[in-house]
Amino acid sequence: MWEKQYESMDRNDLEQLQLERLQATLNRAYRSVRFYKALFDEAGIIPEEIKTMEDLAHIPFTRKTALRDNYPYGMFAVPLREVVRIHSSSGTSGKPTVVGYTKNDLAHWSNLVARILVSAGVTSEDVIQIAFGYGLFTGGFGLHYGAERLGASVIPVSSGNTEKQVMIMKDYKTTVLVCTPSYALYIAEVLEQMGIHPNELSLKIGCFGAETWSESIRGKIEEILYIKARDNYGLSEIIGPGVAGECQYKCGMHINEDHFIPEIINPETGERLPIGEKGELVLSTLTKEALPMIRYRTGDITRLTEEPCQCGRTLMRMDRVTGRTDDMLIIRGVNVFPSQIEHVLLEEEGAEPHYQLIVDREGALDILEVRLEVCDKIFYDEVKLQQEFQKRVQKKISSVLGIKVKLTLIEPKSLERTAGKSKRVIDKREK
Ligand code: DLL
Repeated sequence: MWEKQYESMDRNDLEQLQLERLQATLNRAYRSVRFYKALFDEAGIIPEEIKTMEDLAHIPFTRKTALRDNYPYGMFAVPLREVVRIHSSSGTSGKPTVVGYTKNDLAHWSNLVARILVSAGVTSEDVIQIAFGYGLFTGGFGLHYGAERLGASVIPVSSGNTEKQVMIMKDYKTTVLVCTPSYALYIAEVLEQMGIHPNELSLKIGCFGAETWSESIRGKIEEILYIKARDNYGLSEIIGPGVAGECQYKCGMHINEDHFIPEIINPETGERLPIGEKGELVLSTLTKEALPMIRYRTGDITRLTEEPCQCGRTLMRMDRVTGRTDDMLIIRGVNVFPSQIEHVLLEEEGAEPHYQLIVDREGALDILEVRLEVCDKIFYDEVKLQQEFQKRVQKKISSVLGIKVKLTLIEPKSLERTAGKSKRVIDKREK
C-alpha cells in the first residue's frame, strides 16, 4: 500500500476523520463560495450542525450545472493567486466546466493517484507509458504526477499516433500502459497490424479508466496484450483520476474515503440508498481547497460494498460503473442502457469488442440499430453462418431489452477507433 496508515484505517477512526474534514470543508465552502452560502441558507443548513453522516443527507445536491452557471471561477473557494493548476472538461453540451487546484490539492492528487497505481500492482521499478491526452483533460497530467510521485519511470507520450506508441512500447520496454480501455484495444490492433507479437513487449499491467468498460472487454484486453488490466475511476469535478482504483483481487475499486465521502442515491427521488444497492454515486470532497464539492451528483451508476477485502485495505469499494444516468436511452418508452447491449454482444464468439448504437426515428417510432463488428470468419466466409449469427444475436438483444432491435454486422475494423473516450451511441432523434 502507498499510504497504509490511511488505506487500512480502522473504520471508526476513518469516520471520525471524515467528519472532522467534512466540517472544515462545509465551513470553508459556506464562507468562501457564494453558491454554497445561498444553497445552505435556502435549505436552512448551518454547517456546524452537520455532525453525522446522517446529517449530510440533509444537504441539497450540487450538480454539473452549478459549475456551468458559475463559469469559469465562481465555484472556487480560494483567490485565483492560490490556484496553481487549471483543468477543464469539455462535456457534451453548454459551457465547459473549469476546475482548479492549489499546491496542497496537487500534492494530494499525486498521492491518491500513486495509491491507485500501487493497488494495481505498479512499483517504482516500472516504466509507465501514459497514453492519456495531456492538456485540459485530467487523465494525462493526473496519472503523470502520480506515477512520478511513486518513483516509476514515466513516458509522457500522450494519446494518438498509435504506431509511434507501439514503437515506444517495444523499444523503451514499457511495463505499464495507462489509457482508456478502448484505446488499449486499438493499440492491440495496431500491434497486430505491425506484426509485433505481445511476447516481444515487456508489458505487464494496464491501468485503464475514464470510460465504462465491462468484464468481457477486460478479458479481451488481457488476452490480446498479455497483461493484467485494472480499472480506476475519477472525474474532473472531484479531482480527476485518483478517486478509486482496483486492487489485485478485482472485486471493485477502493474509494479513497479519507478524501471523498461516497453515497448512493436513487437518481429519480434523490433518496439515499443503503450500502449494497445500485444507484447514482454522489461524492463530497474532504480535503480539496480550491474546489470543494459537496454532495456532487456524478451521474455514474454503481454499487458500494463494505465487505472486507483480502488486500487489507479497509476503504469501501465501488463496483465497475455500468453506465451514466444520462446515457440511458428511452426507446419506445423502454429504458435501455448501452451496457446491457454490450453484455449480450460480447458473450458471442465472433463478436469484436467494437460496436455502435444508432437511435433514430421513423415517423413516430424510435428505432435502435446495433452495428457490430464481427471477425473475418463470420463476415467473409459463409453467408449462411453470417445470417444465423445475425438472427440469433438480434433475437437475444431484443429479448433482453424487451424491444425490437435491428442488428447489422459490419466488417472488422470499420468503426472509427479512438485514442480517448469512445463514443458508442449516436442519437439522431431531435431533442
Ligand atoms: O475521465 C478522469 C479520469 C482520467 C479517470 C483517467 C480515470 C482515468 P472526466 O473527463 O471528467 O474525468 O470524466 C469523468 O468519466 O463521471 C464517468 O462517467 C467516466 N469514468 C471515469 N472513470 C471511469 C471508469 C476523467 N473507471 C467521467 N469506469 C465519470 C467507468 C468512468 N466510467
